[in-house]
Order: sequence, then structure tokens, then C-alpha cells
Amino acid sequence: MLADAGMMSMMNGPAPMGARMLLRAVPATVPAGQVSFVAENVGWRTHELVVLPLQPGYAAGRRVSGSDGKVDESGSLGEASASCAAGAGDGLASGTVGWISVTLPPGRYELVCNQPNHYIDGMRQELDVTSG
Ligand SMILES: [Cu+2]
Repeated sequence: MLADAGMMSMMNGPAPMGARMLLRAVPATVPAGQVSFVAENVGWRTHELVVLPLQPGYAAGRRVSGSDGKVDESGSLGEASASCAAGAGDGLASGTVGWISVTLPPGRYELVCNQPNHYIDGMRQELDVTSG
């Protein structure tokens, strides 16, 4: 689930730092293999779901955003960012759903929204993939 908290009014332009946004994945732990993500944008901004690896020793939420407000997507395993479609696109418009299936080996991952400033505004969650 991808959401904006607080303000319900529409605003143009990129999100300011300090806006409260939400990314929640249920469950937060899944067995290794094919994992299907269905990302529902219940907020009013455009959002997306990107699956990034989490290096050993790194905690979720510690990535550093660049001057464009985005985090490095290198090593991305896939993303759901096309409105009402699978895979990558221009972002999930408000009220739409996107989806993707990826094969994940055991490990730690971080699910993020990489629209400008959304990561720093709280749109991230660790996903743990177990060998069982
Ligand atoms: Cu977002």
C-alpha cells in the first residue's frame, strides 16, 4: 500500500521534505522464490514500488537521496510503477494498482518509492526473504 498521510488537497510539483507518506507491505517476510507484488496507490500523489537489495550491515531507511530527491536504484530487482499494468512505467497514478513478479533469493531487501523526496519522507520498508 502506498499512501499520503495528512493533507487531502491536491498539490502540484514535487513533494516537500517532511511530507508524511507511507509504504506498507504485508507480510514483511516471505519465502524465497517467485514473489508477486501488488502495489495499490491509495494516496493522491503519484507513487511507485521499487525492489532494492539491502546490503549486509545496512538498515532500511538509511539510503541517501541525491540532489534530485531520489535514491540510487542500482541493483534494482524490479518495480511496479505503471498504472493498471505490470512492470515499470511513469508511476502509479492515484487510485491505481501496479504489479510485478520477481524471483528473489533469500536475503534482505528494501521496498521503496523513488518519486522525488518520497524515500526521505518515509516511503520505504524492509522485506526479508527466507530460505524456508
Ligand atoms: Cu511515493
